[in-house]
Order: sequence, then structure tokens, then C-alpha cells
Amino acid sequence: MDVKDKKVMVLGLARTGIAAARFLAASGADVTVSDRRSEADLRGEIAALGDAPVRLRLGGEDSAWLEGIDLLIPSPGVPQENPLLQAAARRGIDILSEIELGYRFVRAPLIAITGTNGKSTTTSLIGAMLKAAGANAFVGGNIGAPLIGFAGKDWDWGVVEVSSFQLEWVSDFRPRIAILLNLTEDHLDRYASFGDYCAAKERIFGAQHADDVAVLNRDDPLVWNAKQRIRARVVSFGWSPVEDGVYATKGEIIWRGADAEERFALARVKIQGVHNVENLMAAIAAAKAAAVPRAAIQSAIENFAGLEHRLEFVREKDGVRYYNDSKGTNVGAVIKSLAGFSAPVILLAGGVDKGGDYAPLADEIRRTVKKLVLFGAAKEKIRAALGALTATVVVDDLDAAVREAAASARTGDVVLLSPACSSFDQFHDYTERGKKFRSLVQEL
Ligand code: UMA
Repeated sequence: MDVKDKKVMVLGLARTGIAAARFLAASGADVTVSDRRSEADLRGEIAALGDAPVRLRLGGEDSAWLEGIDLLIPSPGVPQENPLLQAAARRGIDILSEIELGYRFVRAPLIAITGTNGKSTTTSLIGAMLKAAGANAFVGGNIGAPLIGFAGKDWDWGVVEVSSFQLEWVSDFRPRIAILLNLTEDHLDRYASFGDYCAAKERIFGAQHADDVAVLNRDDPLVWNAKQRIRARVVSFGWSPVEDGVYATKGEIIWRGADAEERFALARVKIQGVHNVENLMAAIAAAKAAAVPRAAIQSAIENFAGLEHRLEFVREKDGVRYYNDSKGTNVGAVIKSLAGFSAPVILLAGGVDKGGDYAPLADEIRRTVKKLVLFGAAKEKIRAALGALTATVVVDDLDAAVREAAASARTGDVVLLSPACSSFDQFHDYTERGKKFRSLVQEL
């Protein structure tokens, strides 16, 4: 692909838009960046463009701006119904997501990871395994560093977290190794149905060839069902023993290839919980497909301390342990997080509702949640779904939620922020929400 002298519009000026615009301008394209936010709102983003020669179209969306445009790169946060995107499609303008652009320009074989939950942990684990083996590998994508930012040099491997949003506009995107971890309801504010969301995720395998590898969760029926539509060689992971693939027992993970077997002890692994064993299995399946030696994998899994905002231990005060799980932005994630606790939990949840159903949380709420503290825009919807199952209090915001939780917690309890919602009603993103929670807890 050659972008020199092409007229390209980058839609959305945040992390993705900045990286894409800078790359395209440096490659000789004629770049226009559009964002519905105003210039005043975008000061920091405009500064991050540096001296890249780009034209700015800000503070709205006007289809006249598409005049002469050959190619449009939407940011992941731009939904398919966006009027400019729709108008571009009607005019026959090429539309590529930033990971498709990245795929075409980044000089690295890719390992791509998707799924509803566990993406960032699995992505980080695979990166750590490759680095432990001495490979020159990068970790990027939805985890926070746009793929296109890694163009311009040669890599042994690129490990890329990809979201359903990023997979909406791909065509040739062909990871050597692609992982689908699990599928539960998420982003139903963006998709017409759960089926549409799953179909977007499955596009990760769409351009793979027979000599590529697809890593699939055998225990998730929706994921396993995708097998029949995949051309690549399937390597599976799950809890029951298999002759070819990966499985786990209580104390170890076993990988079985065509004529070899390797065992990975879990005794010294720091990340806890059933969901993390699943992430470890998927990461080991991918690392073995990338020929990473056993010792490098074992050392990486023992050194990995987990991610910020993902069941992150904040502090213990008066015998109460506080955990920040701000990245638990959907019901499936919260179920897995609660499953890891046996102590009574005071659960802080709420934020922007994503159009899904909270009822699947009922069993875990009954089992472990002694009090539900709800805040933010979705609080009444969650109270209607779950409030009858345990003591429930509704407050305005996270500050009040932390105060309420601290006042009612007793020695031995756990206070867990795992919101089951996105954060955009009261925060910039989940990291800001998680940092705020940590500081509120530190001030107690
Ligand atoms: N905008 C418009 N018009 C629209 C919608 C948005 O102009 O119709 C503008 C906004 O005003 C804003 C910009 O687009 O200025 C925002 O774009 P963005 O939301 O794509 O933000 P980025 O910073 O580029 O972040 C994106 C991903 N965001 C989303 O998918 C919502 C980041 O994932 C990702 O880390 C980053 O690219 C780098 O690849 C975040 C996320 O929440 C973490 N992902 C979802 C998830 O994990 O569940 C999918």
C-alpha cells in the first residue's frame, strides 16, 4: 500500500487519531483530521500532533469535508452510524481501521488477542514471554498504544490487543497467531445484537491462512463454535485433558504439541483466579506456537504481577481489603472477579450502562456480596435488576460510594470496585476512575 499523495481523513483525534495522522503525514499523505469536539477541547491532542502537516476540521461533522478524500481511518470509538462514516461509505471511499493500516505498514508478524475479558492480561503475558526469550517484541493495540505507532522498524513479533471496534473495518489484517478468549455480553450500546458483537470479534480470523494458528477456548461454546468457520490450524485451551492443545490441573498447565509435552508449574505464579489460569493457558498456547522455550515461559509467568485496575490490591485498613477492578466494565468481568473472593464483599458498581443484562450477576451477588453500593448513570437500572438480592444503597458518585463502603465494612470484608459499566458519565476513562478510587482509598 502506498499512501504518498493520497488524501486521507482521520476521524477522531485521540490516541488512535494522533498516531495515525502523524504516521500518514510522515509518509507523504495529504492528511485531514476531523473530530466533533472543539479546538478548545482538543488543545492537548493538537499539541501531540507536533509539527505534522495536517488540516484540522473540528467541532462538528460535515460531509462536505469528504470532498476529494480517497481513504478514511475511523478511530475505534467512532460507531458505524456516525454520519461522516456513513457518507464516506455511500461515496465509495475506502475505510480502514487503524489496525488494518498498522497491519499493512508494521514490519512484524503479529500475535493478536481478542475476547470480552482477559485481553490485556493475556497480551501482556505473551509480550513478557517473548521478551524473556530474548525476542525483539512490542506490545500494543487496544491496550493503549496504537499499532501504527510501531511502524518504521523491524520486529521479531508484535503482540496486539484488538477490540471488536477495531475489527469492524479490517480486510487483509492477518495475524500469524490469533486468540479468541471468551464471548459474553458487552458493548450492546454499540451493536444491534450480541450476535453482531460476536461476529465483529470473529473477524480476527477472517484473513488467516491454513498455516496460521487460531487459539480458541474449548470451554466457551460460542468461541468453540467459531472453529467450523476458521481456516487456520486450531490450538485449543480448556480445563479438560487433551492430546493436542493446552489444559490445566490445580497445580499446573500442560501444553501438548504433535510429539512433545511441556508442564508449567503454577505454585509461584502471582496472578490469581480461575480467569487468570484461562489467560495463562491462552498465552502459553500462543507462545508455544511462536516457539518460545519452556524456561522463558515459566520465568515470565512467575514474574508477572498483574495489571493496574484489574483486581489490583490497593490497601488493607482496619482488616478490610480494598481492590481496584475499574477495568471490570462488563457483567462477565465482574462475575469472574467476584468468583475469586470467598470473604464477604462490598461491591461498588455503576457508570454508563452498555445495554446488556445484569441478571447473570445474581448467583455471585447472592454467594458473596453483603452490600451493593451503586453510583453513576446506571445505578437505578442495576438496583432494579439486583437490588432485591442483597443490602443495596444508591449514592451519587464514587466519592460517596467509597465513604459508604468504608463506613459499613467490618474486619475480614473486601471492598471491591468492579463497576460492570463504562466510566464516561463521570470520568475520562476507566484508568481515571481507577486512580480516583485508589486515591480515595488511600485517604481513608
Ligand atoms: N469522536 C468523533 N466522532 C464520533 C466518536 C468519537 O469525533 O462519532 C472523537 C472523540 O471526540 C474523541 C475521539 O474520537 O476525540 C476518540 O476516539 P477513541 O474513542 O477511539 O479514542 P482513542 O484514544 O483513540 O482510543 C482507542 C480505543 N478506544 C475505544 O475503543 C473507545 C482505546 O481502547 C485504545 O486503547 C486506543 O484506541 C489505542 O488503540 C479503550 C477502550 O475502552 C481502552 N476500548 C474498548 C474496550 O476495551 O472495551 C473497546
